Amino acid sequence: AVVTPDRARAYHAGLRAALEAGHAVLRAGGAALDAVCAAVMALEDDPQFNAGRGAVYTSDRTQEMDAAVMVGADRRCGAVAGIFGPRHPVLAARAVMETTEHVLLTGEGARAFCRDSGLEMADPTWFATDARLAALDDELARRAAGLSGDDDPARRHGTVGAVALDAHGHLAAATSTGGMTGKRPGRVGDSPLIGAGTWADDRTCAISATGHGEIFVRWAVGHEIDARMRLLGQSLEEAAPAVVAEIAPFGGSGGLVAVDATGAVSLPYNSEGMYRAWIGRDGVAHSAIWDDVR
Ligand code: SD4
Repeated sequence: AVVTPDRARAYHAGLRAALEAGHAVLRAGGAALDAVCAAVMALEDDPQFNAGRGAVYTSDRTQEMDAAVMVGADRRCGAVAGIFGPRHPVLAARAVMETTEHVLLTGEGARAFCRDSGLEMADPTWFATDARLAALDDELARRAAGLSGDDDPARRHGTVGAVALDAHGHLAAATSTGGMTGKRPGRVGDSPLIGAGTWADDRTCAISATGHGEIFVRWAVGHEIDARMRLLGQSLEEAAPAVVAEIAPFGGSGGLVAVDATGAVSLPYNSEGMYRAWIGRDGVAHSAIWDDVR
């Protein structure tokens, strides 16, 4: 993939802004849940990423967004799938967790829930970007020509997610996405599925995944990593990169961000790159797109 220096700078700036938004919450003694929501909200507003503003298009030229949140203390979680309207889909997921007895709302019902919940709605033009429409046209043309999908992560992926450990020892994860370019309307990926693309348990880790969602669902990647830690006694750094490597041969291109109960960070990916930013136990802020750690 070709990313010009200007684009790279813009990606790093977007990543750092989200990292700072989340870290500010943690520095003030706030909850991991608030931190991951703050980080994801910043990324949802940034059209460079595939969530909220800048979400990718379905094969019908519509945008359908999925999001989830989970807190590690008691595995409370909430998610939405196939929504369009809220400026911040992650807050819709959080509202499902905090105001309903359900875990996942989809489609029309989820959209009605968003309208009724007093979430901030954005004009349809807010979400639309020429770059994502161009990527859809490209994808449809590739398919018409019998070519396989575009695996350039800058164009095809860009799901956003955040994980955090707070000063109270609690973990949280949040994920938000437009899904995959050219997806069939109604298709739901791994992001809003608890245990696949989103996971948190204070005893083990918090995880948010990006990539080819179907494989992340089939391998229940979030829960798989949790189980290896909790039941096999593996460390996050043993479990997370191993699972990400294991799914690669099955077309599971992608990666994840993860943090464990000690604050250790793991950011494995099997794709060409993965946009990521982190503050580990050393307290130093980093961001990276490919292997260009800054
Ligand atoms: C999905 N995992 O819906 C998401 C897609 C993705 O960047 O990561 N896009 O399958």
